Amino acid sequence: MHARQPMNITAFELWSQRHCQRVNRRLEQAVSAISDHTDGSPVLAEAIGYALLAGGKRIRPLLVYAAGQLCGAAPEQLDTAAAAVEMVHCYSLIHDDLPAMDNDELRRGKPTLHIAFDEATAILAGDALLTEAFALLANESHADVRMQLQGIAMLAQASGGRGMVAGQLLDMRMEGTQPHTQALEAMFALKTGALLHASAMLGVLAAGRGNNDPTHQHISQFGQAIGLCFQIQDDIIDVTSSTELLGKPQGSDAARGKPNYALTFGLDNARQRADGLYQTAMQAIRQYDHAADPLRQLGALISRRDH
Ligand code: GRG
Repeated sequence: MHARQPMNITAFELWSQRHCQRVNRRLEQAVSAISDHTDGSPVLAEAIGYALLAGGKRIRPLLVYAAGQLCGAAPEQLDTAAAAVEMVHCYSLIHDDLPAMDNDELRRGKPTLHIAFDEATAILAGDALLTEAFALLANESHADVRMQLQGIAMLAQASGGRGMVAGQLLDMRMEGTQPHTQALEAMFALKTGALLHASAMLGVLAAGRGNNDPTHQHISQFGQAIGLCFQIQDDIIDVTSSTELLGKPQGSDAARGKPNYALTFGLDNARQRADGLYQTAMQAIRQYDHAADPLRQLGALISRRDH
């Protein structure tokens, strides 16, 4: 590892801005490619652009860049994976907001996609984002093919019936119940944690670090802990933040009887658990020098965010 200057908050903010710009450029290219193929019917690309290009903290792409950087990858090697995870995430938000799911009207500070367009367009825009994400990964020409296939399989597992989709179903089934800690955390790990973990691991794989590499294991441990921490913090801010800051309705978990860590076990316990998971994540990458600072700062941001 090279000795470098420690990264302070301002350096991290600059790092985040630079990398958000990178992924935004890649996402714009992806929307243009869809637009080029749907000349006669621009509504699909318009709907995708509406949901994908305005707003969002880009935490999952930043995890790709931060983990990849720690493993020695250049940003150019990470842009496609960064865009792909944001597209999967954006699809999940669009479908999560649909009347058949959470029936939400506000997302990222704007009307949700089915409100701004219509329900069928929102379903199709989500479908297109999910499938295009995998096309991007498969068409990446500079990657090591073995790592590329592992990455595609891992993202598919994290997003589908063994990951996020399974978690979403469990979440809906838990509405109005008082789940045990283990059941609630298992659902969180699938619904939210799996995609955050996969984001970090795509960075690792893009850098060519397979299962046998110790850094692969350490970042995997980091990703698991910070993924769970993210959802517990999300539950805390659903109780404590404001609709204005969140860009979506505050207090919606209580209003709908949705499973929420802070509501089920109390705010103090939720804060304690989120902090414990943050510490676990930091422990997993303790041996790395300043090359791991973006990952550390992202971990801190995830565990302390207010929106
Ligand atoms: C397959 C029909 C169908 C629906 C899928 C899988 C799914 C619906 C939804 C996924 C579950 C989900 C939306 C989990 C919530 C995760 C979460 C807390 C999202 C908010 O993430 P942020 O804060 O959002 O990173 P921004 O807007 O900043 O990107």
